Amino acid sequence: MSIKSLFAIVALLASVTTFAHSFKAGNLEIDHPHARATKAGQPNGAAYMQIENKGKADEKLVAASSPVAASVEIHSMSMEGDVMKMRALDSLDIKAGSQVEMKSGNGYHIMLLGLKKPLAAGDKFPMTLHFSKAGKVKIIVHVSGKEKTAKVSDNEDEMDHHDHEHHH
Ligand SMILES: [Cu+2]
Repeated sequence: MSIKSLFAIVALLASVTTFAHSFKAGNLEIDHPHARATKAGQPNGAAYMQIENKGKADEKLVAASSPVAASVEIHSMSMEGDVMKMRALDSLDIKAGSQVEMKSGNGYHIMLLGLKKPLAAGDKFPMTLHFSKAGKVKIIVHVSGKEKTAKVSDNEDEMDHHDHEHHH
């Protein structure tokens, strides 16, 4: 094999890895953890990801933490009348053989409360997810800008149209 084609393969592998951006822990696979960029002065942010449970036992996401925020909560959103309300969940079920996709369309997200600085497009930050069986899993969350997320998901702009404050 020529050096040139070897480089081509290495470059291809690198780009595939970057694109896939997933983390494995036992039977769990966490795909494409990402957060929206925030504006200066915006107190809170939200992170999204897909969690797949390939095992035979049910799992639960019970907590999350990140150095970028004072506290981190697992949230769901639902419509009450025509107002979008968020609430903190004690845990999020990830049943055996199923996957949960967090996105603003279905309401599940990881809420970053009390951001220490704005999340800028292109940044990455660490987050620790705590699962009932798999324990603590460290992941890296990518901060995406508006232009990028528009291609990844057509639902994320909905976050701009509802009150993303805290409701308990
Ligand atoms: Cu929230």
